[in-house]
Amino acid sequence: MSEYTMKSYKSETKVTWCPGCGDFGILNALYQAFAEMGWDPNNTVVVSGIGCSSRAPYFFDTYGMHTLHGRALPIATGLKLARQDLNVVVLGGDGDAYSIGGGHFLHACRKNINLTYIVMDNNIYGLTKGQASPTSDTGFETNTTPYGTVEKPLNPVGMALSVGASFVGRTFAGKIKEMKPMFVEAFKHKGFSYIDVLSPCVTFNKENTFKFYKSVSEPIGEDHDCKDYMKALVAAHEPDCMKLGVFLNQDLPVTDEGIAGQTKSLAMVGNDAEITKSIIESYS
Ligand SMILES: Cc1ncc(C[n+]2csc(CCOP(=O)(O)OP(=O)(O)O)c2C)c(N)n1
Ligand code: SF4
Ligand SMILES: [Mg+2]
Repeated sequence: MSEYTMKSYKSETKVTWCPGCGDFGILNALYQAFAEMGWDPNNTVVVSGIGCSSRAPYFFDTYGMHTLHGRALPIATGLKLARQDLNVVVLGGDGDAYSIGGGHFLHACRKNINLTYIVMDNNIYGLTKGQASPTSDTGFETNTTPYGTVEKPLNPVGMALSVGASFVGRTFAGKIKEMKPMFVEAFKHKGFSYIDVLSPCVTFNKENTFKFYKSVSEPIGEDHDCKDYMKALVAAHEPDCMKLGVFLNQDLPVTDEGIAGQTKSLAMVGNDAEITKSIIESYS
C-alpha cells in the first residue's frame, strides 16, 4: 500500500481555472494516478509551458517548472537526461504542444525519452482569450478567424503515431473514471507516453463542449490490439468519430537509457577533463 494519497500531491495554491473548465477533471485524475503510482512528491517534477493548462505545476505539491511557451518538452528532456531517477510529467495545452511547440513534440515522440506528456486539448488558446489553435475545427469562429477558420485541423494522435511515439492515447475530461487508469498505464510505460485529453474550455470555446465531445467520441474497443501499429493508425484516422483509448503501447529503445550507457563507457575510457577537452577541440 502506498503511503501517499491524492492529498499528498495537492498544493495550497488556489486553482484559478474558470468554474466548469475541463482541466479540473484532468487535475483530479492526475492526483489519483500519482497516488496509485506511490510516487514520492520529492522525486516528482511537473513541467509545463504557457497557457491556462500550463498553470498546472502550481497546483501540485511536487517540484515543478512553469517554463516558456512551447518549450516544456525540451526542458523536461534535459531534466530527464540529467536525472533519470525522477518521475517527470509534462502538462500543457494544444497551442503549447502542437503550435509553437510542434517541432519539439515530434522529436520527443521520435526520441522516446522516458517521460509522460499529457495535453489538455480544448481546440483553442484559452489563456489569451480565444484564438484558433491547430486542433480547431474548420469553420470555427474565433478572435483570429472571425469568418471561421479555413484550415483543416491537425490530428495529433495520428501525428504522434506517424513520428514514432511508443505510447499514444486519447481520453476525455468528462470520463473521470477512465482517465486515471490511462494515466497510470502511461506512467508505467517505459519510454515517451503521450495522451491527448479532450478538455472543454467553457469560456472561449462554445463549440467543443462536454456534450459535443461526448457525441463525437467512442471507445476504441476491447478488441483493439495496442501492439499493432497499423491498427493504431487506422483507429487514429477513423473518419466518423474520435476514438478514445490507448492506440499504441509498444516497447522501443529508450533514448535516456541509451545516452546513460554511452556516458558510462566514455567515463571508462578517460577522465572527465580529457573528455571535455576533446569535445571542445572537436568544435574548434
Ligand atoms: C513566445 C510566446 N508567444 C505567445 C505567447 C502568448 N500565449 C500565451 S499562452 C498562449 C496559447 C495558450 O493556448 P494553449 O496552449 O492551448 O493553452 P490553454 O490556455 O488553452 O490551456 C499564447 C499564444 C507567449 N506567452 N509566448
Ligand atoms: S479560459 Fe478556458 S481553458 Fe482557461 S481556465 Fe477558463 S475555461 Fe479553462
Ligand atoms: Mg488550448
